[in-house]
Amino acid sequence: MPATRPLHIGITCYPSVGGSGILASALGAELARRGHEVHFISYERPFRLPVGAPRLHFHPVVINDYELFKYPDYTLPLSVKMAEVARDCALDVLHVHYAVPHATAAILARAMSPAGREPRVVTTLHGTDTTLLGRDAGYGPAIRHALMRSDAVTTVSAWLRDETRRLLGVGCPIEVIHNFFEPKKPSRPPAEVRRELGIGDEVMIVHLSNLRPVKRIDLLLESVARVRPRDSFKLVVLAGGDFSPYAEQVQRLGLGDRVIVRPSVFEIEDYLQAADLGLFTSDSESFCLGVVEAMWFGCPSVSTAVGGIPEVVVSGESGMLVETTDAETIARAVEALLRDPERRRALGEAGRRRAAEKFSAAAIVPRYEALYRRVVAEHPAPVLH
Ligand code: GMT
Repeated sequence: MPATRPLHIGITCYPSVGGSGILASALGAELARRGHEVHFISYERPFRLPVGAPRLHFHPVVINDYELFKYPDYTLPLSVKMAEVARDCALDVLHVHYAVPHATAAILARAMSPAGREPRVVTTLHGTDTTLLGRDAGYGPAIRHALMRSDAVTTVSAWLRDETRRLLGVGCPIEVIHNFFEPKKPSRPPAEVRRELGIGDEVMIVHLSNLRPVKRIDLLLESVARVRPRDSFKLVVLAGGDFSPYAEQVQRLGLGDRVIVRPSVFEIEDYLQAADLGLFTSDSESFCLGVVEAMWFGCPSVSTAVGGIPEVVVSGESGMLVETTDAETIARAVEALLRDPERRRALGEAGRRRAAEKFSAAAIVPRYEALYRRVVAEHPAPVLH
């Protein structure tokens, strides 16, 4: 088998808004661009997956609605579809993003495949699959089993690797492969975006996330409410989730004219290019793709120093990390940068360089390719293509 033969790769991820699905979609698109055949298997086409790109395929999983089940089951139809695609498309590798239920389904799919034609299973852990579900007695043992039976396991940060070992007690090798982001060219000039938002000379602070509780949107609002002077900034929230639970807090804190929410933004690049400062106040974060997305546009962030974020940002060099989830401290860190455009520029430029060097497709995708080739070489299957 020549080392450079294109691979046949199955990818399963959550297709909805969320970092793991975004990363998996970007990885699949890059792998296809590099000549591999890539097959996405999920209940919906991932929302950021390019349409009509060569070598990029999508296989929907049909979920049953049998009346006899109180809750519809996804794991079994997913595993059957994985086994079917593995057989029909001669998959070398099934790469699953987020362990639950994807890794379990992949292990089952591999067991259902004919002997000698099983796909290798690569599991990438993204965060709450370990930190939340890994602690849950109803999931932990199944996650641990799937990890132990995977041909390779990766995590998106060293912090998540260590948490996985600590919480799940898995002894198998875990490779750390950080996330990456490849920005699209913005479709509008920054001045036009700021005009649309009604932002003039104020500092444009941006936050982008799925707004899950772990993102601490309450703390984000509490922190900006303490920033002085009030009219020196506007906060733009690119909401990949429901912002309505926070509308009352915005009013209570008197932030009605300071906070602008844009739901389900696809063209995040337009906004990131126009932004001056990112703000992330998560309680826990295995990586935080939003910080890297901002870094690519020279937009430095103030972030809580939780989880894997210190692997993404070097505090004082490529952004600012705050060692506490105290609103007053976060507000002071924001104020310091609001007053100092030169410092913002320096941090932003260093962040841009760091993102290009460490969190680009060029830096990361070859690591996954090497991993796939390694597991395929370790467990060769007959070549059918
Ligand atoms: O694990 C989650 O909470 C969901 C996941 C997602 O799909 O958005 O987020 C995690 O994966 C992202 C991509 O690897 C990371 O950037 C996020 O930091 C991580 N979230 C958490 O750890 C809370």
